Amino acid sequence: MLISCQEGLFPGRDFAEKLHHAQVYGFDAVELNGGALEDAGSRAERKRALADSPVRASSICGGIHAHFIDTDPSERTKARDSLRRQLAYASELGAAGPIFVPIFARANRMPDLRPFRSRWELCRALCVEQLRQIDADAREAGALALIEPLNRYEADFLNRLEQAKDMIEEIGASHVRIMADFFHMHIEEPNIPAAIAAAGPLIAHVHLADSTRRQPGSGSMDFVSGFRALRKIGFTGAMAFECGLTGPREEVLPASVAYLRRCLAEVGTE
Ligand code: LER
Ligand code: MN
Repeated sequence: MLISCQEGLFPGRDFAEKLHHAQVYGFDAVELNGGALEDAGSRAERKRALADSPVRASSICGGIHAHFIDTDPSERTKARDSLRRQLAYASELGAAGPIFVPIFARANRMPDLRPFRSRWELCRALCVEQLRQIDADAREAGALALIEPLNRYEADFLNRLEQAKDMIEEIGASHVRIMADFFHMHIEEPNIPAAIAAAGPLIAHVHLADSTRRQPGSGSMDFVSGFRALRKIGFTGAMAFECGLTGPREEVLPASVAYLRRCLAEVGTE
């Protein structure tokens, strides 16, 4: 399992300096900012710096037009186009894939049509159709489309891993996979290890944060049981920091990586 971190958490005047800090702090990988990748110059800068560094690109986050289940077809098209571009960037930069959220609560305009269909049922039905096409786009690009369940305060559709798993299995997707975020799981999953075990090999990427969404080791999250579950399902992907920090990054980031490596060592290879 690789330990990664969103590029924005590193100090540095340019991407090469950020990668240097990632390496010095003990990270294996970096999660790229999808917004920055829209600029060809920034993309080339990242590609050059990654070629010169042992730190690899794990994933892409941000910059997606997250309106996959919008009622407006032009919004859905924009969403799919943005994801298709990021799938190509992932393939070019050697990252597993881009992370996407079907729809955020604040943007969800799906009506409640009960007793015909609830808002949630309509969201799911449209999401399944979108995922069929997203899966084809991802297969063609040779990257994974990483769908992320969020907590109820951010998304009123798709909060738990099993809901993503059901849709992936329904369409038999080969290139849509689950992005499991410890912070969201801590709010939505009654039992994080059980949720990971049930989603199994469909989990392809992880986000890390402690219980208050600061760096791992700063709160009450039980990473050992979560990592044990990830080991058991054979997870070999990357886990990226997506969190705030309780202190100066040059102090708290290396300390947090060391803490996670101790958690991983405790799990061992059992
Ligand atoms: C938002 O809370 C989040 O976890 C991000 O990874 C969404 O892309
Ligand atoms: Mn996340």
